[in-house]
Amino acid sequence: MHYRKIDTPENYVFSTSTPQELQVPSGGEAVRTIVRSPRYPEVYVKLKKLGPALYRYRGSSDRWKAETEKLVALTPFAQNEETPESANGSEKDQSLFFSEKTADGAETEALSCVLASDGGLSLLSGEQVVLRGLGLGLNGKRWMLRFAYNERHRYFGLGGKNLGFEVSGKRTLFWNTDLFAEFSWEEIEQSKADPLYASFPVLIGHDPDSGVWYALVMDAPWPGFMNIGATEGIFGARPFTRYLYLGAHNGEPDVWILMDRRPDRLVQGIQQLQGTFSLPPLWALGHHQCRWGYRSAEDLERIAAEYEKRGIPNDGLWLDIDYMDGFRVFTVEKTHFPRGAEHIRALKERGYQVVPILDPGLRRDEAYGPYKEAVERRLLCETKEGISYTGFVWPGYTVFPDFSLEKTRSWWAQKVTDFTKTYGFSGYWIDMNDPATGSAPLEDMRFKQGKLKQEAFHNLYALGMAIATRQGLEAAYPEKRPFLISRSAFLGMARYSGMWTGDNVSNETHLKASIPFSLNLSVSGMPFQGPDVPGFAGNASAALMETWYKAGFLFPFLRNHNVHSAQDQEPWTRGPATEKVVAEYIRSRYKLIPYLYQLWIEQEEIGSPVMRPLWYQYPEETWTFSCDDQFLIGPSLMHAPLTSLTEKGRIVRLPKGHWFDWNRGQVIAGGQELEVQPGRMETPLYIRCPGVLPLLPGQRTTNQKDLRMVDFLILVQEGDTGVYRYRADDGETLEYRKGVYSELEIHYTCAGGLLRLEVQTLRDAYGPVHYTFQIPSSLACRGVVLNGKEVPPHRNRVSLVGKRLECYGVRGE
Ligand code: NBV
Repeated sequence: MHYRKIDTPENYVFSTSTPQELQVPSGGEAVRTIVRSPRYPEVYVKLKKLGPALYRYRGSSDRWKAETEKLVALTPFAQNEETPESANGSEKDQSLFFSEKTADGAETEALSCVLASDGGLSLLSGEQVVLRGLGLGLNGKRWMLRFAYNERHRYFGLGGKNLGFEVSGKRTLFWNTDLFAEFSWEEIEQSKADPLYASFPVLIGHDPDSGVWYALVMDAPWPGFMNIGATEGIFGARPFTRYLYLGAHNGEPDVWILMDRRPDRLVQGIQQLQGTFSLPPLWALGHHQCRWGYRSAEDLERIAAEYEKRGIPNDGLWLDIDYMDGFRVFTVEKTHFPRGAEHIRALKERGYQVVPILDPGLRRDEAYGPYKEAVERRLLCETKEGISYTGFVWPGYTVFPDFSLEKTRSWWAQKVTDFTKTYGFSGYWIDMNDPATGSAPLEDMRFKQGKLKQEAFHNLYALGMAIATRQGLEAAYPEKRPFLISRSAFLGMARYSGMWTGDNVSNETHLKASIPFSLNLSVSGMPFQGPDVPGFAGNASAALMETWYKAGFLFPFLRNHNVHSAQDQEPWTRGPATEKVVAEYIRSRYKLIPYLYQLWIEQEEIGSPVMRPLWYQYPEETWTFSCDDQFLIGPSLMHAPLTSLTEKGRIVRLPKGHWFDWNRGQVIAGGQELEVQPGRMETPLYIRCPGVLPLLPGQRTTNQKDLRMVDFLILVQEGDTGVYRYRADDGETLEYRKGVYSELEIHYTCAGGLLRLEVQTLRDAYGPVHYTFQIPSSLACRGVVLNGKEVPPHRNRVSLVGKRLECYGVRGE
């Protein structure tokens, strides 16, 4: 694989006959064409309509026979059998994207796709061309779908990449890459390396002329590419035509096309197609402490004790490779865990979840059971000559389970089940699954007993490992929600695992890059993810540690992780002043957990991301297309953190509407730019008005969280009215799927200086929810009427992100 070269249409053959437009397929039907070129045998192409503005484009030909390996079938939500039943047994709300019932059905009706006789694909809005197809190109087994490039369009997605936020003019490869093995330190440090660990070939486009949002999802596991009008040549070759094109080095073309007038529905559709991320256990939303170097029960106990002593909440205690016996997967070094499972159980009873790493590589060692079994049962990756493929990872000579084989996946799953049951671990992080083989050439590693080339399954390796690991976890704890994160991934991964964004560096560049990186990953199909905070490689300064925690405390996943050679970086390691800041932000995250949890419920149900670019909610404000340093967490929180270590202030742009500025304790009008200078303890955090934000009460100094004890922060002004739904369950098991949850509906109206609140219990299967309302005193109303009765508010304070705000508290049930 070349890391810096990308296919060009100049070297592809396209049909020479004048393309004729074929019909628009109607629901469930396909239109077909045969692409003939002077040099190649024919290719059969079909375009099928699967929803109001959802199409699937597929090509087939002898050249690709037996070359297409897939693990996960992408299916629109309505057809996705693995989507959990909704709790009350009623049908899922499919109206959002795929059902003909969609609220804006009339709008989506005008959006269509047409297939041309040259295999090209055009996107239309009524008669207007959104994207003009320029044929299907062929180059041996390689294929390319080409479009005219429109400079006015704006582009996002591509999964997690170092390409910035808006990706016009960029080009990229989809080839899962072990960053440290393939790139120079300079490229790594400056956050320039591409491709990285995961491949999500998803391109989101916006056409300002038709107002249409569209997505091209290329389900091609072979090395793939996308070029969004990039110029080529060192100084920009001339003459030169810029195109938009995508394709792969082998395998049948399989591209999904989604269109909508609203980006939120489009992004939900992208997620639904891949499968949504099922509701995580509540503890996964807390703070996690990891380090390459923790290796014993003693280490974990020491860290737990520090967190407790300092009153900083933390849920996860993570183990890196050093816990193993000689880096043998599924073993624990006995001298480091002399009481075995008892240590893990004791930590669990204290409220901590122990999450060890699992690497795929097995030690080549005749005395090591899993290795012997894997050889005997022929479960390993092999070379073309049929011997087990050997690479060089932690255990020295290392062999690799072949996750393309069903028998290997079930063997691995069984190992995970046994290991989990033996030690009582809470979940896993699966690493080195790009796969990383050290200095041994990847192409020597083949799949399906040597029959399948590396490239055919390379991008799917991590997905195979995740499927097997999750299966093992589910069997170990059938009643619990499994927890898993992975370094590498491919389309469909969210059904099985979340991700961390791999090895980053403790510097300002990586901190800044983490926002566009996670935003694009979030809209490409991976909602549960986040970077190592405050950076993995190198030593984080006190300033970086504070700034990164303040910027990253609301990312979907929050884990402090550190390379072995670096200075310790737990929250207390940079002195008391820094600890105070970091602790405040971890505590603020815990206060917001009930709010975050509601977003994960929504993710599972409709696929809405938790971390959102501003255009997701404010697409009519075109400045949001280039806004890469502010983001939304759900519909109500807008964060505009500082990411510079030297500048004390920044400009914040507020979308239209009203925003409660937590630092000022006031509502301010949106649609303006602000210059802010947050204090050391503060961060520019804005809450959309009107709105309701469920919080855990009081200051959070432990990881205790009961969703039935909640403070509703209510932000309303005269004339506002609205409804908010809140759900509480045990946060741990799958009982919610059987309806074991409680649900409230809050109706609020603020008129004549009076705030009227009506709270209806929609369900109480998980017991009563005890709540108070907190109303910032700057929004003081003359009185509060709760469920028809005037109630006396009492003075109170709510503390969040470094600011204690005067509130009026009203006790509910
Ligand atoms: O297991 C050691 C590290 C781990 O700490 C890190 O998080 C992974 O991304 N692992 C990579 C292997 C070594 C990388 C240099």
